[in-house]
Amino acid sequence: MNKNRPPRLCLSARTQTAAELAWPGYDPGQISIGAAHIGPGAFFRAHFATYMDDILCRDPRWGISAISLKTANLNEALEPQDGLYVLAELDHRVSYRIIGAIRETLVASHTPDRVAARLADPALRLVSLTITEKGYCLDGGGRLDLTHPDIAADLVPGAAPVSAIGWLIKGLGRRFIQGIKPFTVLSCDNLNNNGGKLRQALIDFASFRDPRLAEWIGDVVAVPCTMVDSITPATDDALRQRVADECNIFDAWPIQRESFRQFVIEDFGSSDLPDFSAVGAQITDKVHGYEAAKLRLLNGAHSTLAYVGILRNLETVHDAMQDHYLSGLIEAMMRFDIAPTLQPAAGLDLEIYIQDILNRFRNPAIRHLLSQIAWDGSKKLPIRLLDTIRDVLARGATIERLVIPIAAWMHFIRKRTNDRDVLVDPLAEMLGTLARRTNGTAEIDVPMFLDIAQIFDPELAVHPEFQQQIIQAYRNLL
Ligand code: CS2
Repeated sequence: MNKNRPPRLCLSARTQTAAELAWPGYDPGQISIGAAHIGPGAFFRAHFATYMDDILCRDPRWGISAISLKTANLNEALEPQDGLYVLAELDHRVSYRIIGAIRETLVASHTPDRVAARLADPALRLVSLTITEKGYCLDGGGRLDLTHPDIAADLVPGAAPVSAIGWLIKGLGRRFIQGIKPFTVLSCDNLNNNGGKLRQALIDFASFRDPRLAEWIGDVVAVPCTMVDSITPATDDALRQRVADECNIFDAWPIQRESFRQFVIEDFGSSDLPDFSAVGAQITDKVHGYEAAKLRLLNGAHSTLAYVGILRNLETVHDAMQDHYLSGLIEAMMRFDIAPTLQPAAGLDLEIYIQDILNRFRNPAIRHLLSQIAWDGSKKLPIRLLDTIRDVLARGATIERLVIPIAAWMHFIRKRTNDRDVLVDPLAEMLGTLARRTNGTAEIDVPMFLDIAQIFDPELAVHPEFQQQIIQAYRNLL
């Protein structure tokens, strides 16, 4: 142990930590597991887990079993820490709190039997997910892609699941057979109609396994839609050092985020859930009004900053907001192009919402890498920008600004490929092959990208105005 390094975070280190570090308002050793989370990445630990941590101060039944599908790094980081980690809220003021909600970390590929037993446990009443857009294995139409390698593998009877869908079906299937009430399934990912798509994917998968299971899922399994929001940059060594210096504790994997968090959950009338409304979440039947506004305004602007900003050699969202062209572009896009396509939920003032998003992007305490936001563009562009473009075309309004991030993404793919940089995208191999056939001429390159049916639906790809505007934007960006 480095002699200068402070003590490792764990339950017995409570008396050694700095006063600035708030410990949970409950005893983590006295709570029971009532929830599981599949895909326990940084966003889950920054957002969902903090709501559950607040709930645990009033209801000890909602400890979380964190289930990683393949990687063991969370397990390795938190096991020696009694599941504890530090959340740093970085804004006008900085605050640190310990999150104790994770009471178990499992790795499905290492201990499948323990995961299966946890998902079948009658005390488990909620399974949430953050598996990113690609984790749902959906096709371009939003339905389960039965040809996806992970789904195809999971459809083989008896195989230990590799996909989140496969694990949910394994847990629900065992409960169905044993007559145990199902758990509620809560998607916490940036998908439009996330609960509806996930529910349909479960029914489609179950239909291959047992039509009675598919019927049961359709009848009794609750899969509400949600909107989730909190800007959460990846953890870096600077954060680890800051936590060590300011909290006098060593946390192998602390989490950082802005102070803002929002959680909107579709009201489906069940009382068998944690009391999310008591800790600041909104329970409403108007979730889609919040979801569309967030995905199209915040995430659409984020992806624009990412692809155009990277082409302008900028590194973070904060840097991009200092670039007058770029900050002006996204403000105009949000106000004049995206906002008119929205039917906001009652009480959601879009002008204020837009200004709040822009101010959050300007937060100097958050170092949010554009390269992180640029991941998985083939899954993000349709949800964040192409749906908006389709609506704007239908209204006969201009898409001149909206096509810029799409053209910039095309250049980004070319740049990453030509620079031999890693491309993080489920279609990375295909995109790399395509990029190597481009030559920088808009008339040659753009049609090749528009031919990718998993991203550009054929009707949009052949739309004359869309084609012409994309080619013009691609040429201008050169
Ligand atoms: C970001 C989101 O990485 C990305 O794609 O746009 O993670 C964004 O930070 C969150 O949706 C904010 O709530």
